[in-house]
Parts: sequence; structure tokens; C-alpha cells
Amino acid sequence: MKTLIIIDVQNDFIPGGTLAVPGGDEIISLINRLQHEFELVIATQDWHPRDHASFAVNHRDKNEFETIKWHGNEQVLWPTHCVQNGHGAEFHPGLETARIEAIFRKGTSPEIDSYSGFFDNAHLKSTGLSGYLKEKGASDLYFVGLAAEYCVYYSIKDALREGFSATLVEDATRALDTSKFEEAKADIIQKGGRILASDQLLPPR
Ligand code: VGL
Ligand code: ZN
Repeated sequence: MKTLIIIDVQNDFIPGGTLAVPGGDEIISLINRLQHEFELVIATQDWHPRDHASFAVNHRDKNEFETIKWHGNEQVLWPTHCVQNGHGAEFHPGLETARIEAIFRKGTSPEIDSYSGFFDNAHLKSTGLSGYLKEKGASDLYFVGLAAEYCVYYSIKDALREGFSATLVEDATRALDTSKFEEAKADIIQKGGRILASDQLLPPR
């Protein structure tokens, strides 16, 4: 079953938010149009407690966007974003949510960050998304949303590891850092994922 997975289209990742992805607002109407081409639509939300370890303010003498070693993994220290129940964690009001059948939340444990919609960054904790999709018979996954080289890319890598077919809809995502996104795209192809443009999915206008 063709399934659309909408990653983190939340206020904090859209211009005006605390971790805004440039052009993040430009993809919302396209994501709304794409939803109608899919049998199953799922979304994720970054959903952090205020004391989350990925926030720079929770580390002494560290700056935003600095990288540290955290439990043996590289961890970027982010501006405070997507705090549980806060305005920044809500879906952007322009995103149509009527057809979203399930929402998977991630980054909920204070001590572990989770870019992927499937697992945390250390692969210790599952969100249940993989099992949900398998039970639904969803094998053909298409990814859109924010941010391209973080949560979208990590979700695609985990989808491939879990044995799904995974496709990035390239014009329905935006990156924080476009050169990192180029590396991510090369890696997606190398790992057996696909990249296509939305006009290959939408009816002609
Ligand atoms: C994300 C950085 C931190 C994302 C989430 O949604 O791409 N990026 N938390
Ligand atoms: Zn986050």
C-alpha cells in the first residue's frame, strides 16, 4: 500500500519558529495536495520535554548548533524547539490533518534524541511505527516534511533498514543545510532508496 509519511511539519520548523527551516512554509500546500494520492497518510511530531538533552540551554557553557558527544553519539545542541504541548510543537495550521490516520511522536525521553520517526538516534527505543505499518500492509513509503537532512533522512534510512521501500519526494522537503542534504540524498540512493519529484505523483494541473 502506498503510504505518505509527513515528517515534523510543526510550527517551530517553519519560518517564525525557533528552529526554522528556510522555505519550510513553501512545502505545506504541496503536501496537502499529495495527501490525496495516498491510501494511508501518517505524520510524525518532534515532541520534547523541556529538559531534553538536545537543547543547548540544558548544557552549561554550550552554544546552539555546537556538537557534543552524548552517550557515545554525536549530538547537535539545538535551540529549544517542539516542547510538548507548546505552540511550537503543533502542526502548522496550514497542514491539512483530516486524512492523517495516526501520529507518531518522538524525542519524548529527556536523555535521548530521535530524528527518525521509527527509532531514537541510538536505536534503543522504537516508536512502534514500523510494526504499525507492517500490520497495515504498508510497504511502499513516501517521505515529505522537515528537516530534509535530519528527520526526513533518518526516517528514510530506518525505513530501508526495516525492509520498506522508501522514496523521498524531493520538492516536498527543505533542508537546514543544503550541502548536508546533498550528502544525504547520495546516501539514500546508495542504500537503495528512491528520489522523485511531486509531479510524478500528482495528476496534471
Ligand atoms: C529535527 C533537529 C532537531 C527535524 C528535529 O525534525 O529534522 N531537527 N529535532
Ligand atoms: Zn528535536
